[in-house]
Amino acid sequence: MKTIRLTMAQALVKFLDNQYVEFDGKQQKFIKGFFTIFGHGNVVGLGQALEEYEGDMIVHQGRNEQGMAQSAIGFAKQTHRKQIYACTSSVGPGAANMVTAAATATANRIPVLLLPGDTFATRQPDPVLQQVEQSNDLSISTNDSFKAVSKYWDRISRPEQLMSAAINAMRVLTNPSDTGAVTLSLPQDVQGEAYDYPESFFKKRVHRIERTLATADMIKDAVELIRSKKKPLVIAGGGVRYSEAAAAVKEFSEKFNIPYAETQAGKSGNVWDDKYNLGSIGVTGTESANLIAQCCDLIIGIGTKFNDFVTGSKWLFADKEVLQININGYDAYKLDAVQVVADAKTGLEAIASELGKIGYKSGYADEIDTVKDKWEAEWQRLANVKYSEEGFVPEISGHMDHVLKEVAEQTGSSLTVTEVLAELNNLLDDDAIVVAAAGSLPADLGRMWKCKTTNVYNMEYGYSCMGYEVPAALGAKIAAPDQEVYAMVGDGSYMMLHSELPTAIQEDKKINVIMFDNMAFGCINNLQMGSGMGSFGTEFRRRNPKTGKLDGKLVPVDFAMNARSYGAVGYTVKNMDELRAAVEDSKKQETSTLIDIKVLPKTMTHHYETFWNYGCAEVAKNKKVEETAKALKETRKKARQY
Ligand SMILES: Cc1ncc(C[n+]2csc(CCOP(=O)(O)OP(=O)(O)O)c2C)c(N)n1
Repeated sequence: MKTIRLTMAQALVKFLDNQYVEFDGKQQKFIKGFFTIFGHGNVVGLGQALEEYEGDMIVHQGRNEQGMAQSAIGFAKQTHRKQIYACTSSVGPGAANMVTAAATATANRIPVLLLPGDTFATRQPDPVLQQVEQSNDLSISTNDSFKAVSKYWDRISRPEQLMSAAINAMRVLTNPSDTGAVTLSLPQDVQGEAYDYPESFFKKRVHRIERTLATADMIKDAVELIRSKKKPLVIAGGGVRYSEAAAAVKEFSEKFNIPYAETQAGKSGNVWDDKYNLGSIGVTGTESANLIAQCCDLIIGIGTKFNDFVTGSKWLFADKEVLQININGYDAYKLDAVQVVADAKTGLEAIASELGKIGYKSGYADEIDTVKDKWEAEWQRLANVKYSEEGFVPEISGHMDHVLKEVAEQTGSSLTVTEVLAELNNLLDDDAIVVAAAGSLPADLGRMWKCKTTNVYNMEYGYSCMGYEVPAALGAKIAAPDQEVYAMVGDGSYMMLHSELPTAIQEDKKINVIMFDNMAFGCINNLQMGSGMGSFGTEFRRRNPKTGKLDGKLVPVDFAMNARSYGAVGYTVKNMDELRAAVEDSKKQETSTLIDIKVLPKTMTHHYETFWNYGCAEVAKNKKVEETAKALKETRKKARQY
């Protein structure tokens, strides 16, 4: 057996350099590169290996471990999971910073390879700086935290363990039904230990991303169910995009006269004005999709994990039968569905072929056009919501008019979120990619963003992790260098994490941050006030010396100046003319930009024909809260229980 003597870290890099995926006959390299923040625990181990590596995997320098890993997730999401990054951190806090990103990846079924440094396998110098000592179990380190949020976790305590661990890592990362975060924990001493690795370990490996076929019985069950129904509704999830099945969904809809709605992860699989596209479904959905969800007689989920925002906490289509086409058996069993455990595209095509043979057509008459027209009229209304001091009715109630007045006076802007979004939708290039994750924007974009080309909507709404937006925009830009990329972000999310904006500038990757600055954790303020609470701890206000509470003056921030300090171009926008000018100018820039749009709170979109279940106090001094808890309980009774 021929061997090559390398350190464990060198062997890992050499191995990763030789991993490929094949999808629909097309081969491509799987690991695009590394995001790194070096410290002790990785700099002279993996860092040394990367320094002497001479191949084409690129090495980036991150600013925050969570941020850089969110960039990696944004990248893999944009490539539809066909190419990924590895992320390496030092031992302890650097590793802990990546745990949130690991969870984001796993919740969204997006592959990312995490390589946190770990404390000494020998334990000789323990406790090392940045080590948490658990006196009840010395084998535990910070990196055990990744177990809860990784699809595969391993610790390479001896250099030879790398071989089985690395191959298993690839098994999970390239498996469409099981992918997510993979964590290989690398003790800092072992990274530098030499071993005679068999040459065969480094051979080129091609991992096929399989289009798993449905069994004949599964197809038979599905066809029998559909033929017994008059009004099915397809819900296209992220799996539709990752399996490149959106065209098949469109064809299926046209052939059988069946409308489809999109989840946040599935959105932009098809364009917004496709005849059968009803838009987003569920809690962040459109009126058109949610109305059909209530009058349909069968839900056909394709590649969706049916989270509560899709099902309206299982209220939206509570009494409908469900068919689920999903490559992941766990998801396929949800909502007690009839299961087709298969790739979205091949599963759907097999069903279509059998349905075609029996000449199936749905019983929809003009309902689809009617709800779509209704929604378009509502979209136009939203696009024209203007603020005026007299008689302004905020989209979201529960906030006193005087706060809007105060914000308008302080910022000099009375722009509403919905009018700004509609204008942006006109102004941005048709193939511009929007990236978002948390706050009120996912709902606003889900409802209002008209995707004029495909795969231009990079929404992380599985974990809804504040701080995904800006770093993921960098990842999306690396994946799609010829398209403009826009991070759509609230001021709260931006302040939580925008660490990779300087990385974007360093890398000459132009990203655009579009900030909706409402001086609040706005959607949470809506949630609390909507439940009958007051405004408590969600507006960005100074501590008031008179009351001792956070109910003093609003805290304004000059985000344009903040962006300029990194070398980006910053704009402050307070009216529509400034918005148009800023967007047009930003398109001419070669470096990253930030447009700080001062918007009025409470002017986001609201729910349509749906329900969302959240915990609410059954006993409260404020009776409105108790009433909300009661009402929630009542509505919950109408929801599916499992
Ligand atoms: C990391 C993280 N922390 C907390 C939350 C809970 N959360 C969801 S939205 C939100 C407020 C977002 O505020 P902002 O970004 O300003 O957007 P807005 O709601 O005002 O549109 C919070 C605190 C979260 N989703 N992620």
